[in-house]
Amino acid sequence: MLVPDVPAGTRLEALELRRIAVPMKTPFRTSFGTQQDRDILLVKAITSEGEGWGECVAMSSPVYSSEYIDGAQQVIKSFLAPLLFAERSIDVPRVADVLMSIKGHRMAKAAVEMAILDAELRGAGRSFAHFLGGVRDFVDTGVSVGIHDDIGELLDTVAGYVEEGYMRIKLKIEPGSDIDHVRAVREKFGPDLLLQVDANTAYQLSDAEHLAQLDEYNLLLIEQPLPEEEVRAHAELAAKVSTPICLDESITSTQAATDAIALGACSIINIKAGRVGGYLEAKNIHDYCSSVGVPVWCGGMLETGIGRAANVALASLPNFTLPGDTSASDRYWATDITEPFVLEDGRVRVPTGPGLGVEPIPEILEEVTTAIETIRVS
Ligand code: OSB
Ligand code: MG
Repeated sequence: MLVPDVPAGTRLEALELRRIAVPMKTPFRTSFGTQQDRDILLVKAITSEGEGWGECVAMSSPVYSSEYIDGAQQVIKSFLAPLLFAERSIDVPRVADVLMSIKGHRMAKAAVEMAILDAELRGAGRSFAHFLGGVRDFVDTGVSVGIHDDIGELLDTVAGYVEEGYMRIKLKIEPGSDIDHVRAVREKFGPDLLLQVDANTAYQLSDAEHLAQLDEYNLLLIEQPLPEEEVRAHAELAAKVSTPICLDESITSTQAATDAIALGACSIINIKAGRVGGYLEAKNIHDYCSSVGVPVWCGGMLETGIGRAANVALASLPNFTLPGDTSASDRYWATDITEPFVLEDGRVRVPTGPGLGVEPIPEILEEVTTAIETIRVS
């Protein structure tokens, strides 16, 4: 029997799973813990059309979401890679479909899709921003400030970022470290500072009256006050506070975004490609939010220059109308693994080169690498 003569397309030949360890410049404290060193999984897709990079945003332990880095690596190796290797060709728009039989594990899927997308775009000479539909050369940039017990120290930290030119400040909060901290920052920096807070699920609906005390400080939004699955409770909270509710952890897909908006659980969405399973799904959420008049902004997960390049490209889409957590490399790292992203008048430049437009600097990558595992078509 004759095999139909279809073009081979891009074929995935191997995935290199590389673990790197990078110390954070300053410890980053949230309601779920303190990050001192970032253990990161980089994925290199080796394809018939060339190579591409992905960065997995999963953290060391499942405290932000259910995913964690060892689990992500395991699921890529045991389940995602075999499904992709079985395909004759893998155009990026099909990656999510091929992986659909595997439930969840969106950060793992996102990293693999990103690496394949980078390989394809490098081969085609197109940038991430061009592919996704970016419309800006620079993106407005904010900074996420960890919890400080001491309010004086918090004010010093914020002053430093304001001086550097960050366009918006996000304060991490938790019970016992919230209203007084926000008041102090608002009083010191005045009414024009764009200010918002992020609770990372640290409150309950019964805290509604407490959280309503934030209303007088004219915040842009309060991010994810309640647990991930409490979408309806967020809608009830939204009726009790005047500060807009923004969801992060709860928004795991376009479906989740659609439902949360329909329920009135949020009026703004933080988009993180890792959390929703990839940059294509992230774009889809952006497009849906745009169609229903819900503004979005680009979240971050303490990425290196690899993940940052893709985030900055995503943030250049038209409905990213609020400053993102797309801070400059030196907010996180003494030395980034790529050419550093820098702040220019409160903005970060969108890469224009093929694919991500940046790549790891070999000597630096070597220095931070702790392990490499390569999975090949068998
Ligand atoms: O909730 O947005 C969050 C970092 C790690 C995990 C979750 C979050 C964050 C941040 C930092 O707020 C964002 C960044 O600057 O990368
Ligand atoms: Mg958040």
